[in-house]
Amino acid sequence: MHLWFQEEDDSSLRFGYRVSDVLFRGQSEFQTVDVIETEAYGRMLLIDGLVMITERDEFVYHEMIAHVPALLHNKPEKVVVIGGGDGGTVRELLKHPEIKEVVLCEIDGLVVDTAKKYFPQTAACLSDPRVSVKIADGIAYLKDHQPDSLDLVIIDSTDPIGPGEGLFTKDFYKSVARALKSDGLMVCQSESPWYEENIHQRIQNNLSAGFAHTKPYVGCVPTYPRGLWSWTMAAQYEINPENYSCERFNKLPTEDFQYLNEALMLACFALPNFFKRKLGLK
Ligand code: AAT
Repeated sequence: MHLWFQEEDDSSLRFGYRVSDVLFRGQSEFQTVDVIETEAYGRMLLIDGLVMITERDEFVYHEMIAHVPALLHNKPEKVVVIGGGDGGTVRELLKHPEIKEVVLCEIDGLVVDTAKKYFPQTAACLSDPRVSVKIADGIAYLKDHQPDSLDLVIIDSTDPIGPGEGLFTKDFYKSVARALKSDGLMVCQSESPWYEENIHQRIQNNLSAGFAHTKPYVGCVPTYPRGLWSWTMAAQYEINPENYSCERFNKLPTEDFQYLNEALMLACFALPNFFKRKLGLK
């Protein structure tokens, strides 16, 4: 008999992983946090029974959520990451020499402590002198943030259920827009293109309460349910993927990159037809 973990995506769909060990089970005031060892993807961090990261494929999500917006901003110096307590997004951001300061605002200290103990590959960077970690609700943090002061805001959040729900609302996106400088850029994880129709329209629609332009892109994350994942950038100006800086890309430690390359910097914006239709794009 083998032990299996199954992520229940909806009542009709489960994704299963054979488990070789259960390393940690914890409960915070917000959510359950578990660490298991899986045969196929190595160590896995679960929140409320949903996959947050795995040792073997976390690079896709983190490279895509960090480098795409960082390379499309002219000079990202001050960055705030909301959520992302595992540290993977921060690790990627720190590869940009322009970035002088990263604040990670994660609601749950248990996620950060668990990542430091079990996922040094993502969390070790949290002790870098350019990083400060705040254990706080990202909604309150950005609501009270100094206006017109940030270059990039990265919303590395859980799905829109539980404490992550408020990170997908109009009010929250308005606070993000206020905290950003006029040439600032934000990105959020925007779920699988396969999900029910209205989730993407809702994200798009809510983003437009704070921003004049949005730009979705996609990548393959095998351990996020349904595989194809999306992120959406938003700004007050039209985001043109061709404006990314090749020169800055080539100065990055690209030998470490396991997913992103120059061709994908443009190709990730090519969306499948069914997703374009959901978004109301031609
Ligand atoms: N780096 C990939 C991991 C994540 S985890 C998202 C994090 O968002 C969690 O640690 C959670 O505690 C945190 N979070 C949730 N709500 C808030 C909030 N209001 N303020 C600050 N942090 C918050 C992303 C996984 C994506 C999963 C896709 N299925």
